[in-house]
Amino acid sequence: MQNFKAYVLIFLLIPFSMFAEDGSQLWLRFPNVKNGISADKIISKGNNPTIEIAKNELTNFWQGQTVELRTDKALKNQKDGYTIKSSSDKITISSSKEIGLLYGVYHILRLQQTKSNINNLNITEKPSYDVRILNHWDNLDGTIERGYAGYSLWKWEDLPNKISPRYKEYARANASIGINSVVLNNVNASPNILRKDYLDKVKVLADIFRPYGIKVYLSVNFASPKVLSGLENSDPLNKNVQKWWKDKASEIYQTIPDFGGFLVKANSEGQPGPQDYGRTHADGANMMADALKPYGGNIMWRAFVYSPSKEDRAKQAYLEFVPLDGKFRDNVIVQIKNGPIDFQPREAFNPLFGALKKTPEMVEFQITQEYLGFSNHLAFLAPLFKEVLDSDTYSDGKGSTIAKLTDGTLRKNKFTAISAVANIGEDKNWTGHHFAQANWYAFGRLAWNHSLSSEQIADEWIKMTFTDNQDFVKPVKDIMLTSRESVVDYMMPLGLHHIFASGHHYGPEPWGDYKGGRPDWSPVYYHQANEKGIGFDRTKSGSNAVSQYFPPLDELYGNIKTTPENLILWFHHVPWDYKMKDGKMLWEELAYKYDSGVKNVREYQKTWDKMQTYVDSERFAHVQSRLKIQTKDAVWWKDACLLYFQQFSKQPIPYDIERPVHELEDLKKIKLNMGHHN
Ligand code: BDP
Repeated sequence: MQNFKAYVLIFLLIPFSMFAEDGSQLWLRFPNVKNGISADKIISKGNNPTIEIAKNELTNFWQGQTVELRTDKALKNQKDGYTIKSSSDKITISSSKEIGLLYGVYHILRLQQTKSNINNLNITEKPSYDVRILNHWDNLDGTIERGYAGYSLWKWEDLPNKISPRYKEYARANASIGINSVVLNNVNASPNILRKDYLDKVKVLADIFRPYGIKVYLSVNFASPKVLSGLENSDPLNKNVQKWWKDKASEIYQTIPDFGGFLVKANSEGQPGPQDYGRTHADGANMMADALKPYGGNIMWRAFVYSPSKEDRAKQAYLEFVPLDGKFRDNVIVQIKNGPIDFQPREAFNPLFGALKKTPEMVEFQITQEYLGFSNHLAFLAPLFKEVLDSDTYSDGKGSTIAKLTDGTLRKNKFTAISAVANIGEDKNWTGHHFAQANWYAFGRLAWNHSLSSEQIADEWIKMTFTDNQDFVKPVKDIMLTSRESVVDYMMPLGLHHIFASGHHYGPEPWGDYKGGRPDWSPVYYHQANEKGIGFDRTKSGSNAVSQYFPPLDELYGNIKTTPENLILWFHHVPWDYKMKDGKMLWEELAYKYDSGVKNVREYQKTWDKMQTYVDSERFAHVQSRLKIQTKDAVWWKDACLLYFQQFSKQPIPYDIERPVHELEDLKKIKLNMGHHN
């Protein structure tokens, strides 16, 4: 009898374990679809590898009517876009390009999976940006800078001979959300990536990605000519150096005819660059641009530059780049981090946006959560991306949003682009946290259409990744949509920034004062807490960073009364007893913010636990356990920051919020061994 019970138990468990899910299928799960339509229900002329992929997706997953795939040259000003029209017996997808047809197929599959209406379709889609690019910070030794999902997907040791099946899966996932370019390697680039043996490896990846509409770019090291070929220097005005880059370009394009171009981090955080030879960023970028020009390649030149100086770090990119406006070749685009410091949970937008009038600009976001709890914290980033894209810079008058400045609406550039640092690694679920997949998804969707709302993106993603059951969708969407603000609240509310532990950027270290090191890597440099108050004075009486913003923002941010409170400590040094809009003192407001961040995460735990019946056990348990870490970390942040700042405010922690559970002295002793420099 006992044995019988055991058999029954095993029997019952088998189906569940078969359905256990590891997240490897991302948002392309189609759990209830055994197969799609038969091949004779697809009408298409001609053959092409991209069309073949589109057909396969349809025969595997599409369960609706006949689909016609039609290339139509008349649609060419829609770029990679497409139209979808349906009649009672047929859906017609048209595009000027094969890749547009594949995108259209993913569109109807998304409609099917999210149970949206598929009758009487009359859809026209055109991407917001020409180049929708992921930046991988992957090193050639397989590690990833700021990567929290295991080692790199790219197996450089095995390439070009051994090919991981995940290369294709990766390309498919990107194509399904419209991502059409990738930078394979870290911006802190090893010169070796340009060696012939590495280019042969890169070629293999480019060949796999091509049918999915994806172009390969590489990060390059400015000193490559000297390091790789022993040239006397890497001075951009040296004829030998110029020739070296031209020869290298010709070699690359012989290997990879549709190579996208270079991403360059120069004269930043110790990387070599044109300034090593007294030249400018424009001299450096133009030399490379000239080399790639004959082949149609682009240069993405990063504006993330700052040096240990007396100048407010938030001002430095603007100061270096504005004088160079108009001096760049037309195949150069300046890649600008969304904020002027460094991917903080919330920053004011980077004042360089709009300040370059004659030079194309693009945004760099960070999908990998370097400053948002790695892959341990659930933080849905679409609201952050949207907040930045929708920010009005006033550069060309009211309505000059970052989206309009970069998508070609306000500035007619040769091409437009948007980028983000990827969070992808070799983990089975690709991104470490199941919900971090949503950030990859959200970036792709917004790069395609920046007017989508965060809510719509979350809604689609949840339905495709988990279930369309509203009892699950609604509460989980609420978690996602509030999650980024919760992280801001328990880490750095009211515009606080960069008070992270040094190096790894995981936990709190507001006491960090790296005397003898770089002041601009020290938390105390950023929060400026003292007996009077807290915050970085960027007004006229301080660093005057506000002057880099266009009117009326310079005045608005320069005045404590008109500065949005969620950035008040970004722009002002605010007295502890300053009265906030809700009537609370700054100190109290700060305490309640920290507390509300913690409370929210506790609510997320409760909500998630109730979701158990709607989710497979594997993903349920994984997310549940990550939420425990997130809650513990949130309490750690709150205690560390409040106990530390309390030494200056000398005020009690408001009595109606939870008491700290840590001693400040103990928290100061925590040293996480997570490596890295700044
Ligand atoms: C910072 C990272 C560092 C990167 C650098 C960059 O801490 O690892 O190399 O930015 O973007 O966010 O170049």
